[in-house]
Amino acid sequence: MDSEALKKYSALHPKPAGLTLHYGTAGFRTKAEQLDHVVFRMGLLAVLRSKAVTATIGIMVTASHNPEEDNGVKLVDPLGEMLHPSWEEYATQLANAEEQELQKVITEICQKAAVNLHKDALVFIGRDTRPSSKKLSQSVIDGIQVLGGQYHDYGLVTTPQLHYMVCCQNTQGQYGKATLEGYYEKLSKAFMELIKQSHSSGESQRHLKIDCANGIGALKLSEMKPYFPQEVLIHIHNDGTKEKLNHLCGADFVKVHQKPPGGLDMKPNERCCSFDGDADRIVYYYKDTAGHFHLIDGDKIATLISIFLKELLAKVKQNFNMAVVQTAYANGNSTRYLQETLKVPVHCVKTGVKHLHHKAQEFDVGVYFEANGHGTVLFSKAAETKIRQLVKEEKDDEKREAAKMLANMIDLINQTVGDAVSDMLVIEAILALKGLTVQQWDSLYTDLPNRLLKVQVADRRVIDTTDAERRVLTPPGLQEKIDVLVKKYKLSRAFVRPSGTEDVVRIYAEADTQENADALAHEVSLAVFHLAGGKGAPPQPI
Ligand code: NG1
Ligand code: ZN
Repeated sequence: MDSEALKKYSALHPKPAGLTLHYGTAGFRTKAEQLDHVVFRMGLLAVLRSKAVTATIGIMVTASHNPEEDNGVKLVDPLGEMLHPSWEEYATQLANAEEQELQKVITEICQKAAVNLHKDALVFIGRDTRPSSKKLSQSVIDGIQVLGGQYHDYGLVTTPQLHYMVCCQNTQGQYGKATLEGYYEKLSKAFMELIKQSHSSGESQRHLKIDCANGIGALKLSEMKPYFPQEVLIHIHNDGTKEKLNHLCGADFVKVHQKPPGGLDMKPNERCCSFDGDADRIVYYYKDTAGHFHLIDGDKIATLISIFLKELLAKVKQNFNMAVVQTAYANGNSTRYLQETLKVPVHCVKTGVKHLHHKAQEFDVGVYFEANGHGTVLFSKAAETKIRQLVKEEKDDEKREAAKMLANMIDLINQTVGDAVSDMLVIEAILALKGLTVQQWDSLYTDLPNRLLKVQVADRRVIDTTDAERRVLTPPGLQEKIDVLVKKYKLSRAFVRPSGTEDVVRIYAEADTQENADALAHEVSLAVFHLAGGKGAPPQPI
């Protein structure tokens, strides 16, 4: 390690005094002006990680659905997964080290993680469209170069595109080509193969309006358009040319406020969807003829995909095990529908994509989605190999055709991480193949009315949870209070947990009516406020 270079460059990326940040569920995320030293140091860490695992590592500069003024950074592990949890701690240590301690902390990480500094390192870099992202990604490069790492800067890409590139690179092209063209070609080819077999739909069925949150999704979808024939009719809205990123639009806005985004004029029964700021989340929605807004969230996306895959799996007759992975935020009626009507096992894990991804890896076919629209499907290697073999060798026409569809689904789905572009194409293909309208899809089950609230407390870490975050252990008395409140309402459920991305405690409640869900959420938020050290004025009724 060149100590002089490290000193010189870290002085160019000074840490503001007294600032402490944590590598959370979405990496580091805060105001962009506080992040320069963090991204420089994550450049250093990416090199160490690359040397430790002898593989290419990714680093993405984005703050997803946060306001434009924020930014963030996260590392991508060799197969496109989120950074390994043991390294999250190193990331936090490195980001918070004082400048004079930096070399010592690096040496400690090298010892603990058995990093051989003489090995080569390669880091792939990507960034979103925020005004601050370009400069921050330059600082990442400084960090990489100080430790003698090589890099490839992909510039503007969606988060899932970067995950894809890293996976392609580390699997020697088995997953695809590590280029944007490679990504567009792979997805568009699989999509076209799939919809070839659809007989349905007049022209109106083929239109889709997409709110791109004024972010990177708009740029990348425009780049992808030429890969599709003209009959694929996607209309890009909120493309970032007029309004601010994520402002009154995007998947998070639509999900949280349960209303349409600005900048998109919806006609009755028109199918619309929203991406988030880095295009790893997607939700669908429409307005009925009476003008009512209907949200189709991650749970209903998981349900549609599960129905489709279950039918195909029944046709190929291979006894593959399939499961759906959700979090506590999944609507109660989605869980009921999956378990009771579709008869698919459902597992509940802690919030955060890494937990869902990890659980989904246990099955031949693991469908995972957060209610907010982040999700994908994982196929085991054994299942994939068998499916591809059936495509080549199976004599029975029905079985072979089903295997072909599954093989195309495998190619269309970005298995590295939730991907709005890939998920959108999966959904559009399924709707076309099954001849379903957006209303028919929506009517699979009716969401239980629900409400998501947040409360500020002095220290959100006083809330400790168990049972996949569905029950609280501390502070004492809070769970008992929630139990009493929940009993007041029908079909009700409520839980609270500290956010991993914001300095708040989140409250979720559902019940038989919207009024009851709102009342329950409010009462639980008051209990949190009083028992967990609420800040400022007590929460007001909704
Ligand atoms: P937190 O802030 O920990 O609730 C939010 C989302 C997660 C996940 C992360 C990462 C909700 C309720 N929470 O986490 O599901 O997507 O952001 O972006 O939607
Ligand atoms: Zn995102």
